[in-house]
Amino acid sequence: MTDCIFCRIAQGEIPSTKVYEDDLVLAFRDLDPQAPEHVLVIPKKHIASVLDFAEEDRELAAHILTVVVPKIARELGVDVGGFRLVTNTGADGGQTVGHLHFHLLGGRSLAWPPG
Ligand code: IU
Repeated sequence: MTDCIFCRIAQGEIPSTKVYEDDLVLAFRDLDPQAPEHVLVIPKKHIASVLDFAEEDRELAAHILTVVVPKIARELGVDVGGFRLVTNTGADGGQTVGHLHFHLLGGRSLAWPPG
């Protein structure tokens, strides 16, 4: 989707500070970090939100959760102290960009519940 900013970031049309990349996934630093480490993990394929994962995306979803996120967390060093992985979904969930993204936040103690 050419009108999707995260698709354009995934395709390299808009620069980002990359943390991880493979054929299926890109992870880059959030432009407005809410913690010392704040990375967005996105599928390169356009998926609007976690509600839009299809059957054919099972391997992609598993890849993100079992390979990509743990790898980034270890590389950032937040695996030791802990971190938060969250995907805001829809208006009430606080989703502002309509391309599925997982926030990986760490590097400080995070409060719960969120506002
Ligand atoms: P949200 O969960 O949809 O609200 O998160 C969107 C995030 O994308 C938010 O943290 C923004 O700071 C971030 N972001 C970005 O890093 N680069 C961009 O070009 C845009 C948003 I637009």
